[in-house]
Amino acid sequence: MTGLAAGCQFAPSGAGPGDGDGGGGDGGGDDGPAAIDAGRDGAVTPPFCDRDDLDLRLCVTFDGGAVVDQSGRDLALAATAVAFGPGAVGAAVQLTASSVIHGAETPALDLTTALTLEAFVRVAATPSPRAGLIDNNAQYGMWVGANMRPYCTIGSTTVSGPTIFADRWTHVACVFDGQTFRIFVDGAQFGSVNRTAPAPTGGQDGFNLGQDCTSSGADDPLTGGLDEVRVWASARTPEQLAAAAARRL
Ligand SMILES: [Ca+2]
Ligand SMILES: [Ca+2]
Repeated sequence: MTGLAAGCQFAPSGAGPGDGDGGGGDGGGDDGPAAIDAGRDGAVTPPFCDRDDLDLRLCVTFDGGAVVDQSGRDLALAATAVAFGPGAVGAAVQLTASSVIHGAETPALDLTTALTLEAFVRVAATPSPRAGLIDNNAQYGMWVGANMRPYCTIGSTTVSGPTIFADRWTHVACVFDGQTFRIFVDGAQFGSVNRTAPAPTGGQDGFNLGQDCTSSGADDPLTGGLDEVRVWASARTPEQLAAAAARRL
């Protein structure tokens, strides 16, 4: 690939990193369609992108045909060559081999002893050798391999999920609690590995959604759809992950 700038993104003409509109500033108090619902016993379910939850570090629903962080962090995201279509919940982003979604380096995503990554993915073309779903370079990530198995990484620690179907929305979550690193697929735990070392924080290249973020640009693109992406500075519970996976079922 050519035309890449440092920090995992194509360089848009006339706009450097952090110079685009980024879309991050239009929160405006609209948390999207995840309305507050009264659940059983009158409990109030927080909105999907709860701007008041300090552990929610990134939340992208792609609803309204936009790539915008709806968390309280308002992280700027630069999207290149993306389209939108029906998602697992509302709209989703549709990615090709030339698509790039990049966010700048931020300490908000330097998570160490507790983290959760979650998203719906619809793989349209078998990855070769892999597709990046969420990658905070040199720190942690979520991927799908050429064998159509999703997997999660923290540094060199890997935990793998089962083979998933192409062209079907599947919920994947990576969860680390400082002791154990787990992968959940469609709301059920599939694998776990022991890891007690904190996740590394030295990556300086920012992060990508739908590609591998490398120091020399975006790589290992997902061809397909990505939806309802959240990154947390906490280990979400099995019940919370099952609820997130069930939103489209
Ligand atoms: Ca959506
Ligand atoms: Ca970093």
